[in-house]
Amino acid sequence: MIESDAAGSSAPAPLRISGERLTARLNALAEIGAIEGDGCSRLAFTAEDGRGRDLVVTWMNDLGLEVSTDGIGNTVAVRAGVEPGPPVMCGSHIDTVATGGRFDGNLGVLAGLEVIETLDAAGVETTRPLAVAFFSNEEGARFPPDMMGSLVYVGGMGLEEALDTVGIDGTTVAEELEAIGYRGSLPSPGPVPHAYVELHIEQGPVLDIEGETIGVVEGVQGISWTEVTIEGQSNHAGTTPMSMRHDAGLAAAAVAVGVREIASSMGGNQVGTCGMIDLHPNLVNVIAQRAVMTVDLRNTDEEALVRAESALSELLDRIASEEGVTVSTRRLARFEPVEFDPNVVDLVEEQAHRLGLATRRMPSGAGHDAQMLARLCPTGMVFVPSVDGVSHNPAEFTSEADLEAGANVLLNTMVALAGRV
Ligand code: HGY
Ligand code: MN
Ligand code: MN
Repeated sequence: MIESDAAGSSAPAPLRISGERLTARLNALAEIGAIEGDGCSRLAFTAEDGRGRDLVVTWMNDLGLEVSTDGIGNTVAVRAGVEPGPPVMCGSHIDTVATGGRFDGNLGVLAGLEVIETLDAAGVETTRPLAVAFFSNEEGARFPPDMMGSLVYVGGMGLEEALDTVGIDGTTVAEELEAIGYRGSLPSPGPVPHAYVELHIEQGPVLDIEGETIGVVEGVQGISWTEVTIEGQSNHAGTTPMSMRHDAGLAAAAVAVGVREIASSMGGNQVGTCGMIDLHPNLVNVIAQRAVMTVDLRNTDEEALVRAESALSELLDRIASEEGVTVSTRRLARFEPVEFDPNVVDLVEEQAHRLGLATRRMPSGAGHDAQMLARLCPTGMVFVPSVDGVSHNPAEFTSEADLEAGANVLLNTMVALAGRV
């Protein structure tokens, strides 16, 4: 049972962060791996990720926090409470996709540091310790699955299995993690927090369209990632009769169209994406020998997601027989939908209302480290709007006022969970 400071009339006024300080840190971190259009490229365990980690750890040390790193590079910084014990933890990730924005993940970590700095400046102590974490490889874009670091932290993936993972560029997690110097000594699974709260941009259009400032996140939808390999027969583009072709490129295109049709025909919350298609030999006058592609299926409803997965399997069988190609699949990630702790969800909503902010209860379309921490402890999330719902795109944007509002909800939720002395 999660208890919190009752926000009765005797309760002190809500604490407030410095939006200016938070924005300054976001901008400083965004300079590492900066790409055109105000975006960031810090794929997990690259040199840019390493430099981003170095900067955030410097800030953690400057705040006098006790910083530790585990075997997959998850890094946790703790501010002591008046009493010892499991901390109220916040955090997210600082790795990005290759064409990322400056807020995805980074906001949750840097808002956590802003919470600490605000409490220090106000001389406020908490009964329980507070912790700010960044988890490794949340994106999973280079080394699947996504949320790899937090999955290892909660014991959902073995450390050795994670370290042995081979990325889309043929490297392994172990060698890349070693190269950036973040293979720590803390054991996995990690210590169980008292509670976990993650601030994140919505990455979708709902809050922006509906005009609310705070998303009170009730859970995360299920995720199914599959790698599909299609073997055809490379041949001459000019001489091979259409009836004799076994074209892996055509088959890949048919899979992409079929995935869109699965999502459209199922409706509801079903989504489907073919984000990666590699053809070999990928030449203008050669019928493709091989296609390697990915299929990302998601749904808030597990039973519907299973139906979408079987529809994909039927689609692949049909394409294989029609085009005379062989199709093999490899599972890259599979997470069932997660529901957050109702008490933490209520507390997020209560704190947002204390701050006079309009709220909306909603599921998360994106995966987050919170969906892993929810396996360990009472967990909730706070969303702030993404302008035009754009994310995983350098144009990702959230206004300073909304960033500040979200961080204030995070601050007051954490203090309520940790107990204000
Ligand atoms: O894939 C996701 O939803 C997250 O961005 N890792
Ligand atoms: Mn994220
Ligand atoms: Mn992301």
